[in-house]
Amino acid sequence: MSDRIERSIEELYRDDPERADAVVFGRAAAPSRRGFLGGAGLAAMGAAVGGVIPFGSNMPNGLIPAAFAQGAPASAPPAAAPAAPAANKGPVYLNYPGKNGKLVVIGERPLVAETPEHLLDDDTTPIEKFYVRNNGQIPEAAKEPDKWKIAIDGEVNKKLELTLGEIKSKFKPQTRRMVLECGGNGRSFFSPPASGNQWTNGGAGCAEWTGVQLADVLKTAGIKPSGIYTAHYAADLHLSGDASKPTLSRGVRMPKAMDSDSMIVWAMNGQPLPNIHGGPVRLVYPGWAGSASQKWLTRITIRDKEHDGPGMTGTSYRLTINPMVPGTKADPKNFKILESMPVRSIITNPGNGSKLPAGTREVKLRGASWAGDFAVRRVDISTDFGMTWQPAKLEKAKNRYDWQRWTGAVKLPRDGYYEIWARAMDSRGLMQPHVAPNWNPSGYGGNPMHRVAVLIG
Ligand SMILES: Nc1nc2c(c(=O)[nH]1)N[C@H]1C(S)=C(S)[C@@H](COP(=O)(O)O)O[C@H]1N2
Ligand SMILES: [Mo]
Repeated sequence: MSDRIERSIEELYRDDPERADAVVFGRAAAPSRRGFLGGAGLAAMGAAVGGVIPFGSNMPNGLIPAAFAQGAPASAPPAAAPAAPAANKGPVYLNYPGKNGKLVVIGERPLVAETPEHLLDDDTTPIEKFYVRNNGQIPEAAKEPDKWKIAIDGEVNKKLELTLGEIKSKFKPQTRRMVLECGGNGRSFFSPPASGNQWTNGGAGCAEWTGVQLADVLKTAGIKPSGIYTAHYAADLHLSGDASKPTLSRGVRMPKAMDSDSMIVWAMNGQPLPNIHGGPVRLVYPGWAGSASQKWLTRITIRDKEHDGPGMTGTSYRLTINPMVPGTKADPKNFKILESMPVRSIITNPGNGSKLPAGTREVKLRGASWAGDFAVRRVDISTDFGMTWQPAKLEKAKNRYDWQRWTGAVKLPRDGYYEIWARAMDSRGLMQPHVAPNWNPSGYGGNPMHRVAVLIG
């Protein structure tokens, strides 16, 4: 398939999926298509994706082929040089110290960049591949990290002001490998589009975090019975430059703050916490929407009610209680705070858009799966658009909140275009859906099955 055609169909799918569908599946067929793709539509789709589609008759209607779906193709060259203008709306790679052109920019002001799924292939996500999410301006790196001050106040028996140096020496350190995931991860999968950064699955990573238990520090301050919620404050300036406005100030219910895996962190993968990740010191609340994990932490105020700082109100980091009609006006009473993230699995190898030599009859797969506060019970993989599934081999987590890596091998009957699908189920029995579920205006909880396109021959 020529580059021109590939681009134009890809663009069309991004801009006007219905029309793209009509072009690919045949104009007349599009509005009334029922059941599965066949005949002329299949031929057109095959031409568009660059090969016959051996399981094409199972291909669900209206499903944008993974080859054209949003996300960075594995075949795209990583740009070591400054990012090129996005003339073809292809991915723009982040040019930032320490990131080495690995991340895809999804917002420039504030700076937001995600990791293409195929780069989440390490057991521990290296810092250069770890996503970044900022809401305000990135502060300058601290010159004397151990003198950084953190205050604990509000509903406490004794207000504390501790330097990072004191925190390191007075409390027992621990290291845990744990997933940090942006609350908006998967937002781009919503239809109609939800507002906010258009993450695919790459607003997540799993790093070794070193620090102390937040609970140990809070117990030293002594939480009054009235203290039920935390409020986090930080040193990053609001985008407007107004120093009186907190950029982002979220909090959690006391049980999460007291969980032994909720941490005040100063090192990531054995390195001093990089400035872009909140160094010298941040919070990490694994499994919950990443926005609670305050970077550049300066103060925790214990409150006697649910916190109401920026990011806590309206539809921010909130899911619907009862389903709403997509695209309609939101009823504020129909929302609850997003806490634990939903179950998700990604295929990390092969990458989307991989081309394998003609005659390849078996493809080995690697991936990762995680499920917020829960464990992953199983991961299944399919090569025939979900008609049949086989279990992947699921590895054990190193510790709670670690992701679970998985492997598998699939047999492919002949050359052609395939989609490999992966779906995970959490320990409660909740499974990833086919499409992003429970539409909400700010696009949280988008965890549809991951699909990668593979072309053999
Ligand atoms: N001070 C501060 N902390 C913050 C943010 C921020 O903008 N400012 N963004 C939050 C969000 S929304 C996420 S998902 C994580 C991202 O952490 P990372 O950039 O280290 O990946 O940090 C959280 N902590
Ligand atoms: Mo986030």
